[in-house]
Amino acid sequence: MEFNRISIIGLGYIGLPTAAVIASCGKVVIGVDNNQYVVDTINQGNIHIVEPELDLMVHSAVAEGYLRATTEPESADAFIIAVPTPFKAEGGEDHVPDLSYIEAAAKSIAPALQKGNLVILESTSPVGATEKMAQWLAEARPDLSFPQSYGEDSDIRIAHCPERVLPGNILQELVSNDRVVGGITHRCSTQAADFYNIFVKGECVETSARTAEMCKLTENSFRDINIAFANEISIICDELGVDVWELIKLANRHPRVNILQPGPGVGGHCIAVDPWFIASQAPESSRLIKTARAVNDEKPSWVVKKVKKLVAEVLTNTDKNEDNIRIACLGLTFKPNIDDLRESPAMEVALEVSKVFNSQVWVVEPYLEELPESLLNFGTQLVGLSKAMEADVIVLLVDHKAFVDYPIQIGSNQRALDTRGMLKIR
Ligand code: SAJ
Repeated sequence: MEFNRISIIGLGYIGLPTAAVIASCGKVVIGVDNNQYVVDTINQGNIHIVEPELDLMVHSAVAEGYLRATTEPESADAFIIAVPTPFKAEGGEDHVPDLSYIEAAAKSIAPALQKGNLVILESTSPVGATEKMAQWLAEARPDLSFPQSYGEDSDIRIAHCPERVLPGNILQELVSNDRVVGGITHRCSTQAADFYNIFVKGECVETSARTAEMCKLTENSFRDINIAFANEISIICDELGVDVWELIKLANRHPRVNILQPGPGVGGHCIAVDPWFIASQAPESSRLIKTARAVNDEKPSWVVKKVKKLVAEVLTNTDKNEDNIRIACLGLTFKPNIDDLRESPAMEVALEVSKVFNSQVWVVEPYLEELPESLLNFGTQLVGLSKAMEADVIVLLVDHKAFVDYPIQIGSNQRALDTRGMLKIR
């Protein structure tokens, strides 16, 4: 099967880089997104997200005619669905995955499907979602045969291949990471692996759709549990007067120990979300997974409590009063060197601190031109790094390179809360 015309549904953090990489291999890529602004931006050769080198790649793919965006799906050899899978917001359901974007994407491509097409779901999904997607497609196109009913002889092939790329390093990881390719049938897997071999230099390992779905959820839950361990140890160390950064460095000298880094909590739209997809399907058996979520979710409140304590210390030990004390939060994004605020614990801390101290709070965020409205409403100000150094309490929340490289000096009347071990790096 030749894959010369590829359609990518959803041009976000995964879909757009994937579209650009495939276009750079000389394939015609039609990107589909229901947001007209996103479509227009891409067709002008620009991008709407921050990801290193993506702007150049999209610019040349569009200029050379290999990449084009549209709001309406068109015919193609392969369709890649990379739309969000958030939680259901309504109906009082807690942490239940919402497959409505996948359903809408499936229904939107159905009219364009032709015999011989490959449809791949890349969105992170609960176990069984690919089978559901296959069912939605079959219902929309009774004139075509699908693998869940016709097995290896079906007109359409369907697979799940979860994305595994790290924001900030997406273009490299899209090419170099191994891919888990889970077909509804063996032939679906083989064809999907052939497709990924167009641009993937890592190995494309074939399995079933259900195993591929669970594999992705397991990877992110594994990381969440390990970060929760680091976060728990950091709180214990604080209580016992032990330097957690030194402790972890020492413990990691053991050949079979590799503790991750504590922080203000876990953010992003993956690690803080995906473990719940397992927990919602196996609630009784997911005790460790749910506890890790709780530990990581509670970390921002712990940070806020520490900030309040430091403020009290400054008020007791200096001539500062409640009206002129200044608190600086360094960083808002969910991790360093990106512009993404999704589920950001740094943002949560800054909001809580702003709720209490209002216009006395300064924020430094090199990846934003202005603060989110939720912070502006409290009178919180966006300031530069050197100004922030004048604050009485400095809260280091994100280890952006610009912060790590800055010679941060904490004066005797100042207090610092270093949630990322930045002051220890140098
Ligand atoms: N974090 C820590 N300590 C650490 C590592 C991370 O506190 O030692 C925090 C980060 O600051 C951030 C959060 O965890 O708030 C998540 O960051 P991350 O870098 O661990 O992961 P993501 O969300 O950017 O990307 C993850 C990756 N998954 C794994 O590493 C298992 C990536 O490969 C996935 O493709 C991505 O989720 C996804 O899309 O699912």
